[in-house]
Amino acid sequence: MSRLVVVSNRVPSPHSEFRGTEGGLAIAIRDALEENGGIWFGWSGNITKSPLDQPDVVEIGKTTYATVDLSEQDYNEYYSGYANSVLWPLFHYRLDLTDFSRRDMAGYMNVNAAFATQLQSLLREDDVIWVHDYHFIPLCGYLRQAGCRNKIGFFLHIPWPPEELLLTLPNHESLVREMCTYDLIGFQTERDLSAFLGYVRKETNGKVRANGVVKAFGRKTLTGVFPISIDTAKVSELAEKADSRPRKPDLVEGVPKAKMIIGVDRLDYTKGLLERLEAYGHLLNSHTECQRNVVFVQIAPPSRSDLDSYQLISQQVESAVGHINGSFADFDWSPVRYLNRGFKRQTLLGFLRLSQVGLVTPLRDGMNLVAKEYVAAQSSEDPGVLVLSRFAGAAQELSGAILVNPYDIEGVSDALARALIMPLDERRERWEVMMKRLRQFDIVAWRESYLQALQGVMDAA
Ligand code: GDG
Repeated sequence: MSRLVVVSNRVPSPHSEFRGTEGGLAIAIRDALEENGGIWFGWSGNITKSPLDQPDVVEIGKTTYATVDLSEQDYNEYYSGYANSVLWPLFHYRLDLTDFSRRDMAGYMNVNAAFATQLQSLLREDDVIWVHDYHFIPLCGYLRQAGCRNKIGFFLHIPWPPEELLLTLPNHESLVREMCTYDLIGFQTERDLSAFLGYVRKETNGKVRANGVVKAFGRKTLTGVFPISIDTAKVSELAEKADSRPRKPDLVEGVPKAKMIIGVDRLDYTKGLLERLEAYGHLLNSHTECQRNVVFVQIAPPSRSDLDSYQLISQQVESAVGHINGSFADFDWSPVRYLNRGFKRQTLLGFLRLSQVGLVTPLRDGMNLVAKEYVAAQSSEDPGVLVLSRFAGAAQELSGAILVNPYDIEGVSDALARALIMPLDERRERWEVMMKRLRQFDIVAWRESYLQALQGVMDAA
């Protein structure tokens, strides 16, 4: 049995208490590694003056955690620069926020080259390598240059942009060339895959076969759609546990009679927080019966806060929250509760279960796991309603949600009004459809289908 080697930007420290706060991806990776043994390789999260040229290796059970520190320059150029100020905004259709420089691009390439060298030192001949996300697009090319002949798969967690947007990236061609060094490229949705294939056909003269095999830049690569999911059973179990505790989360004790609408997002400009708040303000104005009877809880842990674009969205959200509370609050009712911090996983899932509406309205999102978690956290007796952006990858699967266009403020406000009074029968019907899907396609099914496809490439080779 081959060993699995997972590469992701951040590797949760095996020493930390990450087990309480980890998301679905971390759980899926950890389980996959614990089952068959393997390596989890990536950035430690530390910035040091002179990083070592050997990874820090810790073995726990069958898993080897191998982490690398970054220098401040690498962090600025690779992480804050090219990855998060070019690829992240561009791939989320925010061309206006991209800040390309050749220096940052070179830093991104250098870190990928250095990571490839360090990873190479840990590899065995028959290891299967699974690289995650936009931070590491060129990693495979560097491994190949160093003579690595292992099978290497890539999974993109964020959207792939349409050709016209990608063409604005000065190094678009070399980036796609790097993608094509992988044996398997996985996307979240058909939309992302077809955008990628569209570029390959038009810009590279590459050939795309019906079975998803791409022939471009003199190589063959398999492509496919693998929508990421959640540990459905575990999410339901944790949410139920949180709900059955004798002492309900404080959040609910403070608002015993009001209906709760909940949003949970990293504080990121892709998540549509300003538009969401505007839609909620519109609801309070247009449906005055909601005043005093509804509370909107927005949980938004800070993210990438050293970047200007994130500082700006943080100020804008605070100001929008202040504006709504200033306009509508009474001495015993605040319409918005804005919680700019993270919570333990079980607490968070308890909040989702106790909310009548899950409001998930990103302007663009690869998948959005919160949408799936909201559904899995509901009680079958009295499930809440998911109001979901059509621009989240999750909208392709969660057909029982009320789908909205997050730019249509009045439309989102109408959807909220509808969700708040939706009869139990309809809520149950919608929830059943979504739960059926999530039970069948959970995080294990995602992992297995990806690794099977990668195995298929190996067998065919
Ligand atoms: C990227 C893509 C894609 C949030 N606040 C707390 C907390 N969370 C957890 C959620 C969820 C995870 O973080 C966020 O996942 P999302 O999928 O919603 O969004 P991104 O972080 O942008 O993730 C996205 C994902 O990768 C996977 O492929 O779906 O499209 O952008 O699990 O519950 N967890 C805890 N406390 C919090 O306060 N414990």
